[in-house]
Amino acid sequence: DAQADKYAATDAGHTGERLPPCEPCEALAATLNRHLRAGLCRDERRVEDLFQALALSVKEQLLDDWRATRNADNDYGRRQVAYLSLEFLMGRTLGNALLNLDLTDEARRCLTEHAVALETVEEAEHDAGLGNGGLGRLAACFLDSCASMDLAVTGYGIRYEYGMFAQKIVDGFQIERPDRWLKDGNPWEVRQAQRALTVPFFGHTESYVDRNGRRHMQWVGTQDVLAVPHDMPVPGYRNGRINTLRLWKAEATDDFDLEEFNQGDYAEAVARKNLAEQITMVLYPNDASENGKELRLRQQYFLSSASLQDLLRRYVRRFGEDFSHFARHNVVQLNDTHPAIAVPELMRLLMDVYCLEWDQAWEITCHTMAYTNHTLLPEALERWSVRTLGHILPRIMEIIFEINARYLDSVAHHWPGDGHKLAAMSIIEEGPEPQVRMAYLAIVASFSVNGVAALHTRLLKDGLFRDFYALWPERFNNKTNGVTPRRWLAHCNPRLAALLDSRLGSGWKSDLSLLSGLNAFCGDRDFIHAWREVKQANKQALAELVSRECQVQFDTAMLFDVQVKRIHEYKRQLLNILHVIHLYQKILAGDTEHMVPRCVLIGGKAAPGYAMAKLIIKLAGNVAHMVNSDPLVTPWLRFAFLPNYNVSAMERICPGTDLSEQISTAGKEASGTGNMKFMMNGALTIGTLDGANIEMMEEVGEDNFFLFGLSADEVAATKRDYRPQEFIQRSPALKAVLGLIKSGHFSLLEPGIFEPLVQAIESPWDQWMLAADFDAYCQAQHRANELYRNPERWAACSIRNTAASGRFSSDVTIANYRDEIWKGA
Ligand code: B1H
Repeated sequence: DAQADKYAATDAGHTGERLPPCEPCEALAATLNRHLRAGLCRDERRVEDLFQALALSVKEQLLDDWRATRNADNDYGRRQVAYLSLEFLMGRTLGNALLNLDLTDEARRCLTEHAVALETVEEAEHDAGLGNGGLGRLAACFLDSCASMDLAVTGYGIRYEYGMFAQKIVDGFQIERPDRWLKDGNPWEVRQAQRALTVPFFGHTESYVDRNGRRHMQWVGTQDVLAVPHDMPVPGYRNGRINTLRLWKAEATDDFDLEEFNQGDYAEAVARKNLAEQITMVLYPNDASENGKELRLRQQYFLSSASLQDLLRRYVRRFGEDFSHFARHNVVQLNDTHPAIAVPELMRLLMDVYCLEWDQAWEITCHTMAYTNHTLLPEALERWSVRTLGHILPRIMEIIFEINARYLDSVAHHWPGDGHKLAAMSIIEEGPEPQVRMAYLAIVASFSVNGVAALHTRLLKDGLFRDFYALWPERFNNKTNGVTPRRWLAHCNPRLAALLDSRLGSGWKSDLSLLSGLNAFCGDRDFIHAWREVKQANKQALAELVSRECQVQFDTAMLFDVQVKRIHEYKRQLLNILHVIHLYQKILAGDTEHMVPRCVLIGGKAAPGYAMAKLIIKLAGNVAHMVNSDPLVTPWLRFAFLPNYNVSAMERICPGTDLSEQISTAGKEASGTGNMKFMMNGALTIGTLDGANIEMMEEVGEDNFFLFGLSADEVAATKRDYRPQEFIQRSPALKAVLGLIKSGHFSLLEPGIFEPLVQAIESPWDQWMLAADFDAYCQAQHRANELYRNPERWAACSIRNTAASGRFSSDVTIANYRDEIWKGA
């Protein structure tokens, strides 16, 4: 029929003919020279040129394995996993690819000829910043683990023309600059124009009756957009598997409005192609804060539709149009609700394109979809107005209504006569402007719903999703996050990696539990000495970064206290700054007995529309200025705000950190993953009982962790009658700190600028409860101070942290996804 033909037509040009086998790949040095000559038509050779040539050469080295992996997976010997995510925060690729392909030494040798260090060439690569923060970086770590564990997993995402904005600081204020990461080309990607698909938008629906008298719906009058795959290789760790990250780029189709054409508006008609290409132009930089723009919904549908069409096309090529085993051979993991529109889209494709009945299609959908939740914050729970969704995706809106009607029948069956339950659990939130609750849509259609740390999953079950848990307890499960030890230890901390290799062998890179072998060395003086030398060298490298980027001099003899992550009130960078001001006041008062000198670093981006977050950055800058320009203070305290924090910066930062700040209000940070990177690299954590901090502390023991603050249950209880003034009156330190801010000491030229921050802390509506936790935080900081005075004992705790970090390898996380969700993968 017409619809099916339309989709088939997009696959034209595939003749099924195979190429004759190619010559085996030459050695890296030969390809490098060839690419250097081919890529240039001038004599001077910049390090950027060397990067391009080396990256193209490495890509060439892996092409054969890449093709072999794809061919093998096309046989569906194992269940295929599609990881759908609006974000993949990949960072740089070169160093990681060389490590996984075991080509680092060879690359180094090739470059000696050009008299340049490999590290220098690596730094010429632009970060692929296709994500906001933890959620996007998690997707990237998962891809590395899946490939390394030999799983057939494809990442599906969007090839944003502009990634996460670059952050500039001007007069202490954040300024956003566009991130044109593709401006020099992307040597890793392979454009697969012949595999393009079309995604429909707008139009309307009509019913029609087919030859057999069956009634169908069709979506007509659509404006179609071409989805062109750009594939990035994801090499496993020395195992020959090369998985794929398939990023879709939106382009205009060649179907022009003929009328316009004939009226001589040729140029205008072609220029209108731009509208289609807007869809993949820019990453929304909101992180877990308010959103809701129409273009974002178009991005979500574009990704979901193209990816599912890709899955179905592949499946049909192998099995024909018998979909009864589709779910046995495929699983779709939804990275939060951002791609949850895939639920009704799979229904649409199965019914409207492949002519399945509702019940069959629903059965397949519910056995294919799995949903990961990443946040409990109400402002980050996605809802789309029925009006917007119905306008942009009319057929999808119809299907959502039908899903809801059928599902509400089962709710009514479970809770007979309970109208409140129906309203509370409906996928459609009624009101003056009815909304589609995307999380509910995802839960209803998924066989698995998981949180990302033990506490988070518990809070999902008995809080946000409790009604759903009552209905379908078997769907809910926990998968505590992890990070890849290849990038976050082996690659980013070569000094520590070499020390680990010397004592443990190199097996830890693919079995991080082996790090527990370090516990045997906690009392070994030689080892402690070596451990401290590594940390010292890494602190030196971090100090150089801070000097270059912040013009603040960090001294490696001082304690390095670091908080880097997105700026959000719940993460409480403000609490950290209050503590810095507290130390500053103690120093000015001459109260420095037993005080350990410290360097405090904060870094992170604020969502462009998030005024409070931007004000916190401004306060950090102003406080830093006062601290760093007082020669009485700088022997004891230095403070810097690092601009443009990103993946590559973290690779420098976590190896050189002594103390990691994980101080969110309990119950608000779903998991955290930066916390794990610091722990792996031997930092001690000062933290609340939140997210994965709890599990980290369980692993390393309370004696090796600076715990403070209210628990999630206490936060919930305190919230009912919160009186920050009582905490402030009882705390001379907090009173003094707030007094100094109010006095204008940090805003001499900008009177009153920080008032909103002080007011927030003093307000009984302050959800983040800074006043309640301030004293406990200062006490925990004091405990860190005391331990640091004994460098050997600090080092032993540091070793125990690395030793206990094995459980936070994303390999462990992925093994659990494989065994408990992706069964058969
Ligand atoms: C996390 C997000 C997020 N949770 C909305 N939610 C976004 C929400 O662009 N948006 O609209 C983007 C991102 N990100 C983070 O996920 C959690 O805050 C972390 O605690 C967690 O470690 C991470 C990975 O699970």
